[in-house]
Amino acid sequence: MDAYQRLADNLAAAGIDVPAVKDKLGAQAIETPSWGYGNSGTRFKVFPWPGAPRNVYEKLDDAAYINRLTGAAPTVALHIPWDRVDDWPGLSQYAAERGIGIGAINPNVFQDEIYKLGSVCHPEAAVRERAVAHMIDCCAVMKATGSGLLSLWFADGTNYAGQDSMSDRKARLERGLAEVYAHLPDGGRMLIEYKFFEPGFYHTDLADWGIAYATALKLGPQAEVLVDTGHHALSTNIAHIVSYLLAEGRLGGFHFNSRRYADDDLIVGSGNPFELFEIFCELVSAGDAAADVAYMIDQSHNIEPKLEAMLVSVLNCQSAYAKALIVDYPLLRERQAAGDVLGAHRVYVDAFETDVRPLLAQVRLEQDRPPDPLAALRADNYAARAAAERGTAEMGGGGYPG
Ligand code: PSV
Ligand code: MN
Repeated sequence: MDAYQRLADNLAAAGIDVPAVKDKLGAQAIETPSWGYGNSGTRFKVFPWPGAPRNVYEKLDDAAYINRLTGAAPTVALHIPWDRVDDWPGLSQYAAERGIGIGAINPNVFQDEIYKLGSVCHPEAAVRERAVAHMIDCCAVMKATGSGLLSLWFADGTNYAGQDSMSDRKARLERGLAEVYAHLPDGGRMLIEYKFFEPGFYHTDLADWGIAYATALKLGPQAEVLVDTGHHALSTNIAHIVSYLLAEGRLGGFHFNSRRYADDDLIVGSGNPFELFEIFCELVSAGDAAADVAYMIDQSHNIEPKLEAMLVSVLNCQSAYAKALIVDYPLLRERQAAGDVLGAHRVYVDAFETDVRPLLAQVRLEQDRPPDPLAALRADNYAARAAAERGTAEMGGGGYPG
């Protein structure tokens, strides 16, 4: 008997609906970021990668390739102005011809000189107005590309006690976002991302999920919280945050990445597979309440091959989801209700320790995808062709970690 059949039989014997699990795995969608394909790095150095895309069209080509290998990465997030083009409908068409779509639109209100002291929280009205105007412009990009998500992250914060009034900055933030909110397309959602430090090291205006959540509540039902897994103090229980936001109906989406120290932006699930699994368990447990959550990757590659890094991130999301789907939830609830501390924990551990690779391989085979996408990528000449066609970009010194 082959490995898949053995696993499917074991799961069925444990009461898991294997066809339903396979359907869910087949429908999983993880958005990849345009900025994860291009040359990126750390603040110390950006090493140019042979074949890194030179423009947004080539980024879409690469994203389409990852989607062809996995069937699980059907959309791409754009960062404006990094990905700005004159013809937005043309860009959407270009993506559609390659079997993918445009995902979240990310305004950039942190790289220009004027944003040294912040954007929407800046002490000068003229700077705040420019930031708001850019985000309103991005609402127009949403309409032109058919994107349903405006994904906001601000580098706003201060470095020293007394540098600026934290309460005035809060009021400016809320006023600015309310203006942007009014320009969201019908049905469009504003995702508010928080980060507890960097580049501000004394305070960050949107420091944590609580501030992002309170801001979303004030703005209205189209505003939700975005959880970037690298944006918390070490040992924060992210699964708890996810569970709370899901229960309150305000979990907008994720930026997945892995970290050991700070906002390391490493390959998703590479250093923290159990944490990723815990998060997916909350999402699976929430059922329909998680239906609209946007799953996005936000990572930055410094020394690793970009396509392979992105692929591994998608595969690790699939694996975490598969393990979360095969948790024996009725048994878990039973043991929880009985106060069986370690028995309940064991249910999680059993699922986490199950080798789900044969299950995922089977799902891929049934979708006419390579059963081992990583081996397929390594055997393929896509990356070598891209390197030959695109060459290696000239790079300067440092760059924002992304
Ligand atoms: C900031 O660290 C961040 O996580 C935000 O999501 C940005 O949009 C992204 O990185 C790229 O700079
Ligand atoms: Mn992020």
